[in-house]
Amino acid sequence: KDFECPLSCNVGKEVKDCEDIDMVSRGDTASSDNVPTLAFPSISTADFKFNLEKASDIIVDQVELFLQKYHNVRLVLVDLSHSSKILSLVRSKASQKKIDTSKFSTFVGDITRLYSQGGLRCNVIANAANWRLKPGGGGVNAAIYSAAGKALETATKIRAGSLMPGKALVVPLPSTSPLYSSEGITHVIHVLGPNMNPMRPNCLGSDYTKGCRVLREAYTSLFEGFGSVLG
Ligand code: AR6
Repeated sequence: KDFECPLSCNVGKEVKDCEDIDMVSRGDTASSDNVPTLAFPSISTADFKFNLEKASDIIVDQVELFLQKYHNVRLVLVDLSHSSKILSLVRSKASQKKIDTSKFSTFVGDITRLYSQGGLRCNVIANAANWRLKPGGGGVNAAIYSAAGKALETATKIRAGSLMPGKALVVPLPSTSPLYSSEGITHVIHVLGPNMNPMRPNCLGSDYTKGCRVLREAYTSLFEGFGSVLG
């Protein structure tokens, strides 16, 4: 699919009812509008083994703060499976806080195929990166680098060689990237979350005081990065 304006952030299919992820993932609740949209995975909760209850509290708090500052935007938390625990925790906590579902919702699908497979148009996606900002390693990082092609690696390398936990790096996606031309993604924001997995670098052990602080920082950096793209 072609995108005439590379900087447009048309959302072709709106997620209206986040209570029903089956409906959302089929795109049945779609409609058209021009709201800048960030799709993001749950940072640190798979390979980095961060506690899901704690992560879901942080996601909902950070989303709420962001939406108090920015109005004409939309955030979408994405995961691969309908049985995703993090999606269901976040949905129920967001609903308890009465967060507007037209501004924040969950979506089941591959973050690299949100438009082509799910009918959800997003102009910015987040990546749960590794500290070296390298392709591979499994999870969403491997999927995004593989779908974006060499262009993302090159564009990332120009900007930074590594990332500290809690930080984010905004990378404009070259128009040569398939993610740009097929999915309409103009920016990838790499985020490094806290690692609680002893098999991975910089493990925090069971220090959730630090872990929660770093995860909050990671979402703050991610959402600020999205804010900077909005101008
Ligand atoms: N689309 C949407 N969500 C996905 C996809 C996808 N294609 N793939 C995974 N997820 P993870 P982390 C979800 O492990 O815990 C990497 O190897 C997944 O179900 O990718 O922050 C990096 O190189 C989960 O909800 O990230 C780092 O070394 C979420 O994305 C390390 O793992 C994050 O899972 C980062 O670990």
